[in-house]
Amino acid sequence: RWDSSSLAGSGARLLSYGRRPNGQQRISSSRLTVNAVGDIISRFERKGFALKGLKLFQTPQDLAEEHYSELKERPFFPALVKYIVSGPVVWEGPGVVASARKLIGATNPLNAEPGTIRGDFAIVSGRNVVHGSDSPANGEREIALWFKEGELVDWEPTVLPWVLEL
Ligand code: IDP
Repeated sequence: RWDSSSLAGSGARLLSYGRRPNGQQRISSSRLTVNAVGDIISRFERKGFALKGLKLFQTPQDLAEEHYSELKERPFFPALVKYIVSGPVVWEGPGVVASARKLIGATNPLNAEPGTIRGDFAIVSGRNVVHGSDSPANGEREIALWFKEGELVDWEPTVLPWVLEL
């Protein structure tokens, strides 16, 4: 059983979200691992994406199983379900799905470049710190699993005109 300090130091897992009407996309991040939650969130903030949702809670097993339902036949599935222990974060911005994949790095940290999250904070696939959805559609599915109606914050960063060519 995790105590509160190990959970706080325990990491961030990214989900991705779909294309929005204005051409923006959203992603969400959950599974907080290593003592780098702030650092991981900071990487998305400094890139220019907007933080739209953030929760910290103990992930119920059925939610973790549903999130990774496509992988349920894989041998590492039970371990993966146990590994998702904490809450999701949602980011919004143009191309955020593909961009997040680059910020996160390859699934196997051995192949993840230094400078990426997995390249900097992970060693093995089974402890690769973050998740990022692989398509806008899958992101939409995942965010709907993790967030209820009204739980995402409707706001625009004041720096937006300096980040996007509006
Ligand atoms: P992704 O997270 O890079 O999109 P997926 O293929 O969707 O990679 O796999 C989901 C998660 O399952 C990975 O992030 C990793 O935590 C875990 N995983 C994938 N392959 C392995 C493996 O061979 N051993 C242990 N865990 C794995």
